[in-house]
Parts: sequence; structure tokens; C-alpha cells
Amino acid sequence: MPLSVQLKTPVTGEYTQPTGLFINNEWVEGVDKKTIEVINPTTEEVICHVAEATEKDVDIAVAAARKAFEGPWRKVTPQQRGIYMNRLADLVEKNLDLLAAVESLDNGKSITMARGDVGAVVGTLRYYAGWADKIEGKTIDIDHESFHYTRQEPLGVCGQIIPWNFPMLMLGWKFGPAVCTGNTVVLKTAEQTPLSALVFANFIKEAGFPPGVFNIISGYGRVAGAAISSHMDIDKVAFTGSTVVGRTIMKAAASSNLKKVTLELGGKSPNIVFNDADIEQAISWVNFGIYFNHGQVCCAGSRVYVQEGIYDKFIAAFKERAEKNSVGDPFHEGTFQGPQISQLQYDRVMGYIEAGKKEGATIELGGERHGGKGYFIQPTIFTNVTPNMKIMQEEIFGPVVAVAKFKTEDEVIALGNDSNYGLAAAVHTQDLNTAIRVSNELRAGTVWVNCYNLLHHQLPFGGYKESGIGRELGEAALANYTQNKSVAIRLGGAMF
Ligand code: TXE
Repeated sequence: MPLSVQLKTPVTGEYTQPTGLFINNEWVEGVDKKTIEVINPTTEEVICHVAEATEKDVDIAVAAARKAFEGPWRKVTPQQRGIYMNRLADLVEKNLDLLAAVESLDNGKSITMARGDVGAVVGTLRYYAGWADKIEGKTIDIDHESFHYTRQEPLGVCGQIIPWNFPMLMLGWKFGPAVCTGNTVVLKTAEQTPLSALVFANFIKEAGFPPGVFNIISGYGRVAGAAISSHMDIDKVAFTGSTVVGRTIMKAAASSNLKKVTLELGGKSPNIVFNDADIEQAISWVNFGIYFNHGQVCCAGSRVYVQEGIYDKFIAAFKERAEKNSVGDPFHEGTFQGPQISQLQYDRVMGYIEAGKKEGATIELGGERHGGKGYFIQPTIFTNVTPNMKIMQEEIFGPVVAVAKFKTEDEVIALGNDSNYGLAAAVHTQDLNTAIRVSNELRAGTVWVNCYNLLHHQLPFGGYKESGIGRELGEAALANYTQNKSVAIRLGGAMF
């Protein structure tokens, strides 16, 4: 198979799309010469084929990462690691339009949002570049006959498995903390969206990283993903994806070499609007909370609770607002909502809409396919929902929101926490006391007040309950990629 193809996007014109596996800073075919068909979700047409990694390729990539970890990468100073990462950030920034266009082509997200994602990758890389020479241990004073200190050392070879909803952003979130702390990596992209990461791979080499430090492979979850999570020579696996696969990964880690595991999984996040909220603002944030990225967001505000005093007014205005969301071609600058990622996800989301109707909820808006081509779904609002309905309990991962009425603060805290998930939540109110009280009671890793979906690389992100283990971003993520070593030195003299 060719290791690159010429593709076109409306933004960049023709560009060279790498299609091989990026191992040891080189482009290679898969050992079994298998390929993955990459589909454009906007047109349902084939974009190209990329090499598929199987277990044998994972072995080769892990061997490369191990060699780099024990060889050249170990000798690189922390400051130099930061220099490489800053150079990479510069290259990503310089090529922001290209990377964003490839993302829109492959994932279907609007070009404006894709630019935002790539910009956030630049910020994340720079932030963690700054951490590279600030990973410090302690001296611990115990007695006069000894000297003790700790070191924060890298874990070794890390496996990283990312999803298709934010291909570039997830790559950035995973790259930053792993590499600045001195680890080496084998990262598998989602089979639906391999393209932007392969363009990014060229910049890793150009930034000067030694071969084997960061390897990127395309592959299926059950093949390459399973090979990573059960590999005997991978020290840690970091995963973002569904809760069901998260469990499989933990089991594989436990029954192989007990590699460390961090998981960022699903959500069913409550978005709570009190009577005293600024209603116009709250509607904008509720709309953004659920329809951003076509609802394919782990922290999407998919359960909306509105206090009874403003409920009717809220529903009428929210419908009006959501109806205006522009759904269509991701390459049109004004588009807000593109297609779902695949036929499978389209079917899953439509299945939830059917389930909602069957269980007796009312469709206030949408509920149908948008257009005739591409995996588009209309922005959909359900009301008359009860807590035990499927659409109130399960992650839909599409542009579908369920809105319920509540009376009191205690009631809405209980409703908000009535989920196995605990990734995010939001509170809209003008009363600071309500905001803080409710935020403290909600069992979620992030709580937004009078806003939604605001993420920043300086702020830790991750889940309570079945939404995950560990934190990404911020200083907190460094702990997932380092281990503590205690060194005890006896200062001479007789034993005891
Ligand atoms: O996810 P998978 P899917 C949720 C969302 C969505 C549902 C299904 O609710 O509707 O998951 O999506 C790899 N061993 N989220 O099926 O399968 C896979 O190749 C190792 C939430 O696409 O979890 C891909 O790289 N890896 C989420 C990654 O896991 C395996 C984002 C995610 O795919 C594997 C995506 C296996 N056995 C979906 N099976 C979020 N938290 O943001 C699959 N993979």
C-alpha cells in the first residue's frame, strides 16, 4: 500500500496525507498489510485507506518505544524535553489550518470548532513543555545518620488509546503529560478518525524528537487496542472512550502485567437552571452544553433540570434557540453542527430517540434525520421525562437532550446525582450561595457555574464514579505519568 496519498480539502486545497504506521519516526506498512477504510461522515464516501496495526505491529512499536526509553530519551535533559515540545507546538500552530481541515474532513466537526481544538493542542503542548524541567522530588529529614530524598521518575512505555470525537485534542491531552515527564508512547487512534494524528506525526520528527519516543498507529480496538492493554512490556495504559471498553481495559491490565490504568469514560451530566438564573445566558449555555460537537462530548449536558417558576418560558425560548443552530457542511464557516461520526453512531442515537418516544417522553424539537446524505441528526429536545427512562440514564452521545422540571434545591441535587456517571455538572443561578452549595453537593469531577463545556489545559479534568480513574490536564495529570522513588542513604557509622 502507498505510505501517503494526495487529498483535498476546501480550506487547504491539495495536501499529502500520510497513511502508514508511524513507528521509530518512520512510515511503515502493517506487517499483515491490512488497511482501514476511512469514511467522510458528511458525504458517506471513502476518503482513503490507512495501514491497520495488528498485534505484531504493536509489538514492533512497543520495542521501539522501549529502546528509546532505555537509550537516547533517558539521556535527554528535562529542559531539552521542553524545548522539543515547544518546537512541536510551534509546528502545530504553523500548520493549524491544515490540521483543522483534516479534522473536519475526517470527523465532520465544523472548521471553526476544529481550529479551536488545534489551538487548544498548541496550548496544552506549551503548558506541559513548561512542566518538563519542574518535575521535582523532596528531601525528607528523618534523623542525623541518614539522608533521604524522593525522585519522580517516568513510568516507562505508555500505551494510549483515544476516541474519535476529539482526535487532535485527545492526542494533545495524552502527549503533553506523558512526554514532558520522560515516558515514551505508543498511541492508537480511533479507527474512525486516524487522519489528523498522522499529519501531526510528521511534526514530531521535524521537532527533533529521537526515534521511538512517540509512535502513532491506526488500528481497531479489539485488535490493536486489546494488544496494547494486555501487553507485557507496556507500563501504563491511558484510555478515553466508552465505559464498557474501559472495564475491558482494566481487566486486561489486571490479567497481564498489572500496568497502571487511567480512564476517561462516559457521562450523563446534569445542567441545572434555577428560577433566578439569567435566562438568556442559561439558554445559550444549555444549547452549547448539549449540541457542541453534535453531542459527541463525554461531559455533554444531556440532562437539563429547570426550576418550575421559569420552566414554560425556558422551554419555549430554548426550542427557538436550538432551532436556529446551523446544521450542515462542516466546511461552511457558519456551521455549528456537523454529522455524527458514523452510520453506527447515527443508528445508536436514532435508537435512543425511538426509545424516548416509546417510553412516553414528548419530542419538543427534532427527532429526525437532517438532510438526505451524511450522518446528520436534527437537534432534539425531549420533555415529560422521568428519572428511570433510558434517555435519562444512558449516554446518548448525540444532539439529544432531556429536560425535566424540579421544585427544590434538595430535590435537584438528588436528581443530579442519580447517575452511575460523575464527569461534569453545571448550575445556573445569580445567587452565589446557591452556586457554591449545589456545586459542593454534586458528585462530579467538574462543575460549571453560569457556563458549560469550558475546559482549559491548566484545569484538571476527569470523572467521579463510573466516569473514570485519574485526572487529565493541569498539574494533576503529571501524577498519572510518574512514580515516586524513595532513596535512603546511610551516612556512615555502625549499623544501629
Ligand atoms: O467507543 P469505544 P465507540 C462512548 C459514547 C459512544 C460509545 C461507543 O457513549 O456512543 O462510547 O463509542 C478503542 N480494547 N464514548 O464504540 O469502543 C477504539 O478503537 C482496547 C465516550 O466508538 O470505547 C477507540 O480507539 N481498545 C467517549 C476507543 O477505544 C478498544 C468517546 C474508543 O472506542 C477496545 C467515545 C478494546 N476491546 C465514545 N474496543 C468519551 N469518553 O469521550 C474499542 N477500543
